[in-house]
Amino acid sequence: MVQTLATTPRADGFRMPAEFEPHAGTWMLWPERPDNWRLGAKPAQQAFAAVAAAIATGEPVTIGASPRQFSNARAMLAPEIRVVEISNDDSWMRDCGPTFVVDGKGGVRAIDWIFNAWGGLDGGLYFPWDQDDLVAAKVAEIESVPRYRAPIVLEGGSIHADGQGTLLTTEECLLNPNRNPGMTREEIEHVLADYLGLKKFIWLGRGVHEDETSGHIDNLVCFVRPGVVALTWTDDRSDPQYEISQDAFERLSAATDAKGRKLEIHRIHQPDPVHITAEESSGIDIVEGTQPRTEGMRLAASYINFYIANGTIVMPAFGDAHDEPARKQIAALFPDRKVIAVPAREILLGGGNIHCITQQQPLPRAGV
Ligand code: KQY
Repeated sequence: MVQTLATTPRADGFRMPAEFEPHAGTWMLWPERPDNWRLGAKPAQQAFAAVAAAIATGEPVTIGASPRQFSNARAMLAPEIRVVEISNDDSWMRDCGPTFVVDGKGGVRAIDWIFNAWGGLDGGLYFPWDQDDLVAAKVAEIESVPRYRAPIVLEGGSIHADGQGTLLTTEECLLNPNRNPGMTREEIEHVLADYLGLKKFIWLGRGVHEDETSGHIDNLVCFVRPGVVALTWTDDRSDPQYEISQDAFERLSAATDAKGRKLEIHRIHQPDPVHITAEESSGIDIVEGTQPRTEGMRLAASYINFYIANGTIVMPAFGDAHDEPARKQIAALFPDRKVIAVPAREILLGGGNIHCITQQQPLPRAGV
């Protein structure tokens, strides 16, 4: 049995490494629920398979599939991708999966946050979510990694770390009363410092317009390397995103990180607004208690939701005129990695994107 620890990662000398540090592998979950994914999730499954194949060019990928979908996932995925049975309520490994921490002596451990489907009964996206809440523990068991059960509700997509003690997050999500009601900003910072080994918090305001996660950071801004961030942007002053990105830019410009550095900020223009079509909406089951997907709803499309893997950046493409400029900018930011653009509209239709469906397991290393 894998140990459940009663201490904290900080007390034990562990920290959250940055996504751009070397990975032992990537974890994903296999989509299937027909009230979130159109046409019985078949188009989404193809998109997830393309993401997995792109990541697998540089590191091992494991996909958790429900018992119902195990054979289908195995058949649809390339042989080098490991498929394991993990029951789930949906396929957002970033959010219900573990956050891994390392100790610089070759040790790796998993943090298992409380998961409440992005808001529980107060605005959450579906009910129940009990199987999602078990995913992190199951991943830790499969990998034989000791686990901390953290005392707060948190999704992995709501935090970005630079690996050197700095955390980026949003007030819209972490201070939302449907996550940890009654906890102050300082109390939340205290828990995060204890669990992730942090020294400095950079709080942004709102996340991307219409992001149903209550404004996850991973759609708005991310670390490229320590001291360097990429921010979703629009030049269209009439777009609601303009004010949100402008505010984020001002806060990032005023901030210093845990090492006292000013941040270098790169703005990546968002695609033109993306809306659900009548055909797409008609392919999704309507279930009471699940976030509806009606024709005309705007989706929170952003190139920032890319995933940094060993040797590659896997970025979403939307068939938009901004795809190629974004790809070139991201390639210039990551000169040592190959940028693979994966058509991601089918993932976006489910409410998130490539970063939201992936979770890195760091390579334990000595001396870092
Ligand atoms: O973007 C994410 N991190 C998750 C979105 C969840 C959508 C559920 N329908």
